[in-house]
Amino acid sequence: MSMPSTDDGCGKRPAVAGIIITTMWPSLIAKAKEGGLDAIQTYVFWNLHEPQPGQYDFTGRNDIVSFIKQVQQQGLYVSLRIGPFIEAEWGYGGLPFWLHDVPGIVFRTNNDPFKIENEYQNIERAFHEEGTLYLNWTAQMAVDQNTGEPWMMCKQDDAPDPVINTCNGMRCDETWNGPNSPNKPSIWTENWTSFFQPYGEDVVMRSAQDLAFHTTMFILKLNGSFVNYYMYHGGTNFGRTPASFMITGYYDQAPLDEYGLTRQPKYGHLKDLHAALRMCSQTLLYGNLTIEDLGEYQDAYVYEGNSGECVAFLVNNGSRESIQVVFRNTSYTLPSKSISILPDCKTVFFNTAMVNAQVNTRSYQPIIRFDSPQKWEVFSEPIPQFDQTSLRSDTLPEQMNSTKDTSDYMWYTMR
Ligand SMILES: *[C@@H]1O[C@H](CO)[C@@H](O)[C@H](O)[C@H]1NC(C)=O
Ligand SMILES: *[C@@H]1O[C@H](CO)[C@@H](O)[C@H](O)[C@H]1NC(C)=O
Ligand SMILES: *[C@@H]1O[C@H](CO)[C@@H](O)[C@H](O)[C@H]1NC(C)=O
Ligand SMILES: *[C@@H]1O[C@H](CO)[C@@H](O)[C@H](O)[C@H]1NC(C)=O
Ligand SMILES: *[C@@H]1O[C@H](CO)[C@@H](O)[C@H](O)[C@H]1NC(C)=O
Ligand SMILES: CC(=O)N[C@H]1CO[C@H](CO)[C@@H](O)[C@@H]1O
Repeated sequence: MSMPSTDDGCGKRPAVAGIIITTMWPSLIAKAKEGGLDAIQTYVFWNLHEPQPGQYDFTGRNDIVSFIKQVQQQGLYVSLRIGPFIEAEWGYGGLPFWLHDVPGIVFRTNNDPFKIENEYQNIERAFHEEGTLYLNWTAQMAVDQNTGEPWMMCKQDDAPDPVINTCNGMRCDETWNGPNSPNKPSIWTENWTSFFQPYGEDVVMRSAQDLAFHTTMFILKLNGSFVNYYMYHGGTNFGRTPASFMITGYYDQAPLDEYGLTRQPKYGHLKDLHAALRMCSQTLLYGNLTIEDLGEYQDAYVYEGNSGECVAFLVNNGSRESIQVVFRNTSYTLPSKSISILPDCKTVFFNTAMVNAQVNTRSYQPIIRFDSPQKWEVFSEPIPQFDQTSLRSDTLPEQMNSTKDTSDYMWYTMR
C-alpha cells in the first residue's frame, strides 16, 4: 500500500483573511463600546499560536497581545478564556494536532502529559474519581499562578473555591442555581444570542426581546453581575479552522453579524437595555432588594439606597397577554414576558419587549460573477506512480496519523 499524502491547499489559510480581520478590530471594539459593553471576552486558540511544537505564531490575526492592548486603549476590559481546551466549535477545541503524538497522552483527564481545560462538567463523570482529581488540580494550578485576577470555570457547578462557577446557556435565569458559595458573583459566561450553525441544520433565531428579558431576569433573580453575550460578534472561520460539523460563518445572527455590521434591532435594543441598567447600576449594586407581588405572574424588584435612591424592575413572567399592574399607586402596562425598568421607581425608561431600535436588513450585490467559463480555473492534481511514492505500509493506515491533519484528503493505492 502506498500513500502519497497531498496538500490541495485546503490546509493553507488565505493570508488576506488575516489582514482583513486585524484591520476590523478597532471598529469592532468601537461598536461594542458604543453598544454599551464594558468588557470583551475572547479565547486563546492554542493551535493557531503553536501549530508545531515550539513553533510560535503571534503575528497578524494571531497577535492576541495587540488585540488586548487595542481593547484597553478604547477603555474596555478583557475577559480571557485561556483554555487551552476552548471547544468554541473550533478544530479540536483549540488543541494542536501534534498533542496526539505526545507519548502516553490521554485527553481531558488526570494525565500528566495533558493538564488543561474548559467546560469540563459533562466530561468529568466519565473519568470517575480521576475526573474530580483532575478538576481540583486545574483549579489549584490556576490559583497558584498568583495573577491577582479572579478565575472562573464555565458550566462547572462544583468549581472548587475560590474559582467561580459560571453559567453558559440561553436562559441562565431559569436553568442555573447560581454561585456555589455566597462570596462569588453570578456570572453568565455564555448567554447565547442565537446559536452556532452546524451543517445542514436550520438557522436558530433568537429575538432581541427574549435576549433582553432573560439578561435582565438574570440580574434580578441571581444578582447577576457579569453577562457575556455569546457571541456579540462571531466572524468567519477561514480554511480548515472550524470543527468538522460547522459551517464557516460563526454566529451571523449576533448583534454584530459575521461581517462586523450591526444587526438591528438586536444591537440597538441591547444598547438601550445597557443604558437603562447603567442608570440603575449604583442602586442595583449597593441598594437593598425587596420583591413586591403585583399579580399571579407579576413582581416588582425594588432596589433602594439609603439616600432615597430607588430603582424598580416590573416583571411580567406571564406569556399570554399584556397586563395592567399597579405599582406605588401608578398603573403600568406590561406586555407578556417583559420587564419594565424604572430608574427612579416612577418613569418607565425601557421595556424588554418594546423595541425602539431601528430595524435594518442586509442586501447583497454580486461583485464577481462566475458566469463565464473563462473565469474558472481547472487544477489537475498529479497522481503519482506507485514507484514514485515513499510511504509504504502493509496494514491499513489511519488517516489522521498519516496526514497529521494537514489535509482532509488522502490518496492511496492498494494492491
Ligand atoms: C476536590 O476538591 C473538593 C473541594 O475542594 C473536595 O471536597 C474534594 O474532596 C476533592 N476531590 C478529590 C477527588 O480530591
Ligand atoms: C441575591 O442577593 C440577595 C440579597 O443580598 C440574597 O438574599 C440572595 O440570596 C442572593 N441570591 C443569589 C442567587 O445569590
Ligand atoms: C440595607 O439593609 C441593611 C439592614 O437592614 C442596612 O443596614 C443598610 O443600611 C441598608 N442599605 C441601604 C443601602 O439602604
Ligand atoms: C417564568 O416562567 C417560566 C415558565 O414560563 C418559569 O420556568 C420561570 O421559572 C419563571 N420565572 C420566574 C422568575 O418566576
Ligand atoms: C398611595 O395611595 C395611598 C392612598 O391614597 C396613600 O396613602 C399612599 O401614601 C400612596 N403611596 C404612594 C407610594 O404614593
Ligand atoms: C444551560 C441552558 O440554559 N441551556 C439551554 C440553552 O438553550 C437550549 C435551547 O436553545 C436549551 O435546550 C438549553 O437547556
